[in-house]
Amino acid sequence: MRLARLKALQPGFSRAISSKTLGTLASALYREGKGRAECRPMSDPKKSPSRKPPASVETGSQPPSARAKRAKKSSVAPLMASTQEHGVAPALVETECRSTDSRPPVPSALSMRPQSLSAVACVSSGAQRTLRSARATRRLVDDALAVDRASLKLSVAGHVAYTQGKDELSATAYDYFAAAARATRDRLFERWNRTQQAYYCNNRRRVYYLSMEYLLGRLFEDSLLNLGIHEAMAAALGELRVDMAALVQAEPEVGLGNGGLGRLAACLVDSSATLGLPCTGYGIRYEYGCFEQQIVDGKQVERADNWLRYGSPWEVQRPDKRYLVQFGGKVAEQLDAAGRLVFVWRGDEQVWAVANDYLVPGFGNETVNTLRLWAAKATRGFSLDYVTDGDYIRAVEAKNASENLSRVLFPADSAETSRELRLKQEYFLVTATIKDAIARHQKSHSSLATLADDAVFQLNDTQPGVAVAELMRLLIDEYGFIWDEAWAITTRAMAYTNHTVAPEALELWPVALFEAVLPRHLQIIYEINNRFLVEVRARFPGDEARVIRMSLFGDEPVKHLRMAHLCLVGAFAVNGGSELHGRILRDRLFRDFAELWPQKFLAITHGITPRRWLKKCNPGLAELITARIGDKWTLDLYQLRRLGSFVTDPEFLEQFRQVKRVNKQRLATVLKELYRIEFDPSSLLDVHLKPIHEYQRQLLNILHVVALYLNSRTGLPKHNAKRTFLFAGKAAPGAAAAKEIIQLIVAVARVIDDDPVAKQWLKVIFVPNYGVSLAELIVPAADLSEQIALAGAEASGTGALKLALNGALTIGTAGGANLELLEAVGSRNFFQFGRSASEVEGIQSHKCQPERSFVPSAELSEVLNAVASGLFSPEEPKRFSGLVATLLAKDRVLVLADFATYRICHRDALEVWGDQAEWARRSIMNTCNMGRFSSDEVIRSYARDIWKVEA
Ligand code: NBG
Repeated sequence: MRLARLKALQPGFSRAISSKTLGTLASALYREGKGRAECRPMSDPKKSPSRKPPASVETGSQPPSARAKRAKKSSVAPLMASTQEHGVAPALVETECRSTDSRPPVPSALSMRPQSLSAVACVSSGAQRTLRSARATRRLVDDALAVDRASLKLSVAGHVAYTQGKDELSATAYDYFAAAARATRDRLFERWNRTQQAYYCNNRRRVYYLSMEYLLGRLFEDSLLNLGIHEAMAAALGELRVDMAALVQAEPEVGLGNGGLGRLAACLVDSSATLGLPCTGYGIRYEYGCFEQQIVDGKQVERADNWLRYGSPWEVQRPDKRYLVQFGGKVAEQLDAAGRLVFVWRGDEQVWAVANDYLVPGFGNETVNTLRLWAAKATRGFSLDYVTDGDYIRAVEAKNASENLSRVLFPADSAETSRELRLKQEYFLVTATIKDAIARHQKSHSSLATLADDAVFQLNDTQPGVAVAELMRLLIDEYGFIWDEAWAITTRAMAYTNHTVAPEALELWPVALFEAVLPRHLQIIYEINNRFLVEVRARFPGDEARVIRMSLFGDEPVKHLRMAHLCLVGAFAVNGGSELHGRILRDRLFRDFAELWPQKFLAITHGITPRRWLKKCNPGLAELITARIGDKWTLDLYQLRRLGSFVTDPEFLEQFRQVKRVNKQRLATVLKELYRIEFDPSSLLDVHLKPIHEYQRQLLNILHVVALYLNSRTGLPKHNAKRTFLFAGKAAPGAAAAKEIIQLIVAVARVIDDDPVAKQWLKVIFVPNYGVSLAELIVPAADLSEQIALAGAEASGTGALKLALNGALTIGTAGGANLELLEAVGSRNFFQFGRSASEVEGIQSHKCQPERSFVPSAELSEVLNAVASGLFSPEEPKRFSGLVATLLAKDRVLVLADFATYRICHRDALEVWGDQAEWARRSIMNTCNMGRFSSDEVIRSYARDIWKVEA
């Protein structure tokens, strides 16, 4: 049917087709991202690379005997490979590489190298007719997919009618969003195919970014901005009488992450595409993302985040891209034909990992990369036993159970719960991704011996660490490599980023559990460990204590596997998220390893994408900046330095302040409409946007607020400034202490609201369900940014960077990226307080006991008494007494110890706030010094120092 329609699109027929029909046909053509593949009947099907047996595509792991067949490839191999992956006929690829049509020139990231052009020349000349008609078809499609207002309008209307199946009377805001997203996605496919073809043509080294979390947020406006069609789409929607703001709000948030690690992954895939790097993000398509947080009766309550309720218009399902994943079972030892001992792992549980692709457009270039999320699908034979017995209900249950694998994103504290499912999820991601990488490598290389030349696997934290063992297993068991060869490939292919020093994230798997799920991997890891400890003993003779510390296995309380050690041994690079974090990893946490392999360790300070975190979330500031210095800053954030020269310009200062006022007003409107929270935009907005966790010290912040409140009872303060303290963040569902902190914040907020005097100058807000979209609203409005984690506990802290970029001043400790932020913006423009990381270490290692040496001041004692005696919980006076008792007995994260300097620092900040022009000047100095914190710079560092790919 579709083919018949497409034939109608050939020249000669085209004039007879109305532009409306064309729009509809074009979108049908592009619907699954391989529109041009529909022309395949015009090429010789026997020569089509897509005739490869499906088994190899499905499992991705070809038996060793298949290797010989791959050995001989013509010079068109890379092109063929591309067509196979994207379903594009070879002749069309030739068109692509030699294209002389009038479309804009392809930027350098996509340009072909001479090698690929000579490859192109090999394409059969018999395909000329095909080429001509294919070109004509494509031009028609290109016209239909133009990015002007009229074409977009047509596309959106077409998708409302023919994808959503609605008319203008029944279409909801969601339908318009879905239609507009489809219209946008249609325009990404062409670039996507060309990008992937160019990567193949140029034989680019690939980056595989493995992350259990991606905190993407909404995708619509970012896609428009990156494609450069935001204005045209707004105009198109305007003509359709659709309110773009309402449509934007209708998009469900993609919250497949718990915090910084997942948000960083999202920024890095954006920057990779913007720099034209062949980097594919790999993750899991959780049906339920990070839980939805509600505050009920003053407490956090978790609800499921059913973000896929209506499906996702962005998603491209690839049912043909799937790999079999197995768990459990036994490992058999056998002799192969050559008499060698081989290991055969027969799992007793199987599930498919099926690809779902999200398109990642670069900003201002033509690159579109891929974020591939794996979903679990039951294997067909799974429930046959039950079906045979007529027990259909159990058959369905069993099917559902196997698909549970990708059902939920585990919350941050889940290391202690649901451990088996979590381990299976990690392996599921890892095995499907590595098999995908191997399949891709095999399309253009005859041997996996060159895998590490062609591919690098970046492990985003410890969770995908089992990749080290899985690549070894595949190379040895499936592809017949001997141990040393396999180890050489693996340790040249794996790189590891650590994101936290928190012990719960440095996963420890009980050996019994690990063996039950991944028996063959355990064998391999034992062998890795044996060989590794031989190396340690040779290097540090007689140091058995060191051997015990470094072993991949520990004994207490039960025998367990240390996943971070596996990453350290298997990776060629180990990096932290800031200078300080890198140092802590090298000198403290992984010191033994750094002494053995100093060259592995490095630090790359993490960053944020200026597109989402300035251009999109703060259009007023973006426009003001562009009006003064042009728009190059979106790709080169160092350009912001040029704003420095306007810092003494009163007009600029006033415009800058006006933008902030508008942003605060916008926040006030939303808080009122959505949460019925009153916020006075003229107040100093002090924000604490972090996961609620003891080490983030929201407790320190709220105790300070309590001190201010108690003071207010003796009269209004002299400074006469109104202050709003806004908190947002989720506590892990099992984290009782963190949840209690939320309760205290909400309780203090309520008491202040009920106090007629205090509420005139003090306000506390807890905004529930913090996520990317809320951050986009709060960050541009903030005046003061709380970055007060215990020094040394925060790996990086990218929230601080978003806030500073948007002109907030920071009150913060000397930890994570704060140190570099302070260095960049200057100490005058940053309020620093608290113990340093080395002081904290001294205290925590019991060289100095804070509880013995620390005596609370009179003010602090009063604060603690007020909390403990029920001032904020009159209905249950002892409600917070346990919290205070714990704090006094063991001030683990130095809340009490840092209170005094924090208090002083706030006074300093308030004093500066009293001089609004001075505040604005300091605020501008923050924005203008953020160049080095662009995630584009982060990717440049990764590309240069770790991945060895050209950016
Ligand atoms: C977080 C750290 C942050 C850091 C981000 C990105 C996790 C497990 N870690 O400090 O807490 O900014 O990672 O590196 O989310």
